Amino acid sequence: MKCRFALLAIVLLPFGSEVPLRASAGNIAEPAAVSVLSDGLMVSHGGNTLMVTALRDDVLRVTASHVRGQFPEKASWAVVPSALSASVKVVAGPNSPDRAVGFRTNSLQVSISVDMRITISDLAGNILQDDAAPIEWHKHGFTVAKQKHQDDHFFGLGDKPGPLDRAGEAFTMWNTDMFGWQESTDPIYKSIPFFINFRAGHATGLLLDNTFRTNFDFGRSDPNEYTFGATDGPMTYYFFNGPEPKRVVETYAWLTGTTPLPPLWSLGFQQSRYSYETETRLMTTANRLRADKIPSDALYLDIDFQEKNRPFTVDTKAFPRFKEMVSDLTKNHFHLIVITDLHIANLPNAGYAPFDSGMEGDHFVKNPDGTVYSGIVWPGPAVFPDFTQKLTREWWGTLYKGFTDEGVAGFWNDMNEPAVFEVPTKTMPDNIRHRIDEPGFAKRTATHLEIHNVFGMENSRGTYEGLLKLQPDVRPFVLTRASYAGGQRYAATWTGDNSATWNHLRQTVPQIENLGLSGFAMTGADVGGFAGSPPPDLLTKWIEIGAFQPIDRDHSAKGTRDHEVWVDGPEQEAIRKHFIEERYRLMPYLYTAAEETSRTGLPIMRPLFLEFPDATTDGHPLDNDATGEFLFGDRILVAASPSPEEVAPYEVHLPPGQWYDYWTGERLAKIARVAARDLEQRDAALLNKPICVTPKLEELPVYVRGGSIIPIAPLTQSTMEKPDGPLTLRVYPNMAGGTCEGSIYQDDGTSFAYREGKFFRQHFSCTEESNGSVIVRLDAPTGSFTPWWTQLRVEVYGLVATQHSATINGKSVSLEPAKTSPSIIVPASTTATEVVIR
Ligand code: NBV
Repeated sequence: MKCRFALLAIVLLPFGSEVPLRASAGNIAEPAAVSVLSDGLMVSHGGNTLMVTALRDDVLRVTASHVRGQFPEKASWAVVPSALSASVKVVAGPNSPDRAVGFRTNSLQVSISVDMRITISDLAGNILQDDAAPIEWHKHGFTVAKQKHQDDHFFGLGDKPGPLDRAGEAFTMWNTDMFGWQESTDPIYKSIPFFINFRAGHATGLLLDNTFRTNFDFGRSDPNEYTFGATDGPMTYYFFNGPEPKRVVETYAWLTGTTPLPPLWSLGFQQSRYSYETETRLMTTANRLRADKIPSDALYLDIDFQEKNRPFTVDTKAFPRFKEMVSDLTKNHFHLIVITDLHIANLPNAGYAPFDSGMEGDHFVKNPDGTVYSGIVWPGPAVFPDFTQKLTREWWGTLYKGFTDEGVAGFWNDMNEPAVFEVPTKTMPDNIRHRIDEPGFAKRTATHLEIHNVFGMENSRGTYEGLLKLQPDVRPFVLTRASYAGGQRYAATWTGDNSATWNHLRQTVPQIENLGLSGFAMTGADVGGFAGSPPPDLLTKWIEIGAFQPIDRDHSAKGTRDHEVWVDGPEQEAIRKHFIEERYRLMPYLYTAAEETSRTGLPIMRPLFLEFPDATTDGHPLDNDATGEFLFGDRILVAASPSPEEVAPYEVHLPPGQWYDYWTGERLAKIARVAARDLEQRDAALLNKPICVTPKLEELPVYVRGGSIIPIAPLTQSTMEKPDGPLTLRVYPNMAGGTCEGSIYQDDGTSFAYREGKFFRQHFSCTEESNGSVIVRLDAPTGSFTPWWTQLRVEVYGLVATQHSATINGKSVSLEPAKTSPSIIVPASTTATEVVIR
């Protein structure tokens, strides 16, 4: 399908007719033509064509071709249809004295120079992005070069290992099964060609929507340039302006979709191992979790539960009562997640239904000669569904029926890079033929070079959409290893085969943060490390930190020592359990964060610069000074040690504002707000002064942002259990002035009834009066869902007075006795309530 656009006029360039464009290729004597479009401009010259259009006032699509008459198809695996077809009117001009042409939206000015370099500025004239050279065309591919400044910082690109800030590094996108990857390994499992450019507190975003092997160089080759390109395929990218980094992330979600609201149980603690090989082993694990009162919600079965590693089978010798076992687990409030790899055993005439029905429907990927491609993976010779065909994904989805009928709750799509054994490339040959048969795309065949990076995403999409068809009112839980931009619409993910080392524990922070910035909010790293055996203290620290990460799954490789919470004796177990319990107490806060994610795309685990872009005087991201720190939701800051292997002092860098100690409720000295743009307010004495901490093994420094109201639940052993007691609202007034807010979102945790209004949402706010009293307002809740609590406990931290009194809607009430901070019980109400504590 060729690109359609509303052509208003074609003019021979005001400049072009006099001075030919100096494009990187083509006949320079030929005059350039400018087509003025309702939403942008198209410039053609010497066989090269460049089109820049506005999807929104702050979002541009840049697309180009160097083959006359051929333009990239306007179709995308990443960008959702509503964004793909979005367009806003622009105002042409001004055409500058240096003969550049351009247009303006309500927030951006675009200028294209005579040699076809693009400059994007805001309306105040600040340059946001500037081509360092015209697009460089190679035989099939291209490279785009942009000006880079010394203070440019780069984030995103999905699961790439290494530091959070990608400045000075270079990366390749090619989904790769990378057992035992290390900090400098590239590429690994996912290809998410999206990055944020952050400079002096200002953020822009860029998505290179090209599924071939792509590359990004953030100043490694040339400190004055950053480049990106592909070996083939469309030269299509999207530019979007913040200026706030949060806005960039939200716009990326507008383009590629959000992580859907997960089932509540998937936020609970998950226990996995490669493999719980028998029913006895699995049930012993389940029973021990309950006996030791370790809150938990999910258990996994890895490949050994299958008959000879054949997907969609069960080894009935090891699991003789599979259905009853699932039912027993369900009764015990466990959700079972089973692995369902995509490689279907190549087993003709053996009564293996996935193979037979797949062959019958012509669903497998083909060799160039039209025969079905077979590669070696876990089951031995295997065939691979052609997931870029809608009908194939629909067929794939039907394979889950047996498991959903038996009560299996979640599915794990591993090996979908796709991994192939016994070949040096670890995947299918480049010339394998896939078929694209998909709404929005021209129907055609494509080589593996084009499909490789979207294969895993389309695999997880087939699973997600298939589950929705099988159980329309159950939120699917799919965990995928490989994916592409937009894959968050279908699956949660994890960081693959990490290692049981302190370095890998450290690595969880930047990796999950960058995945979150790249759309994947539901992410975890194997707790304890997959490869190797963690020493007890490492496992303990990992469980502590993992409790504050979006997916909290303990997983380990075959042949490693056991990883479960209890393995190192009662002392270690007690520490580990304490942190998992804290996660469960925070479940209302975590679920509320997940719901926000599903609407806005803002991740659950956030780097500091996302919430505090102005935290440093020179505008560099505070995260670069505080490598172990991250935000859990938007209000809780976890300050893990940059060197967790030792009990040694380290500095905690808190962003400007008021902070509280999460564990004690103690109010800390105010950190001055000194923004790069706000230097006159500088308060040298308090300027971002780090706190020095030396946490012991059983301690993890956690802080709460002043101006927060955090909902906390009584402890439960799983998310299926109804909490017994009031919902606690921990109120942390903002002594630094400014807002004080919080909210809670609840629903049934599993269905889509919330879309029909069956949810509960309540907003809270607080103000600190000059007389030292704190007013807490509980707004009237919205939605028709009735939550579990009938009472709220309002606890206020940071009050200076020692004698307290309280009122509810003006009536005096007594405080709860024997509490370290003043606290009162408030009946839940459908109308607004005002609580005053003085
Ligand atoms: O299915 C076995 C493993 C799995 O446990 C792990 O989480 C995946 O990343 N799988 C890889 C295949 C083989 C690993 C050596």
